[in-house]
Amino acid sequence: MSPSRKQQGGVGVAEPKTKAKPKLDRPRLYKALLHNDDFTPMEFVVLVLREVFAKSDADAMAIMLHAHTHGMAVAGVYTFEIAETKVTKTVQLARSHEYPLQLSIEPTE
Ligand code: TYC
Repeated sequence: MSPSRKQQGGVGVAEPKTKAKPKLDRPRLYKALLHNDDFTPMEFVVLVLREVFAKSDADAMAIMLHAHTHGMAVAGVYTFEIAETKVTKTVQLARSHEYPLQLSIEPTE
């Protein structure tokens, strides 16, 4: 067998300094958080939870009531871009009705 190229005549073949990392990491996940306020109607919050966050009637009501009672609730958990899109859509819809509804995005553990 012939010697490897590395061993030939002093001219080495550059080897990568870092190993190629198999792309197996799951994407980070983010919570879309719904914040309570005193002005946005409960019905509107339920509507956006159903239409934007694809929640059932029962889940939308429970999430809205949690935010109403505790100050905030998790509307859903998504990859960053999906969370951002849903938050942006919801805020645009709320502003188009002149509701002050606020949402935010927070990484999960
Ligand atoms: N607190 C609002 C009201 O009494 C309803 C509401 C619930 C607003 C949840 C925002 O994230 C919210 N009309």
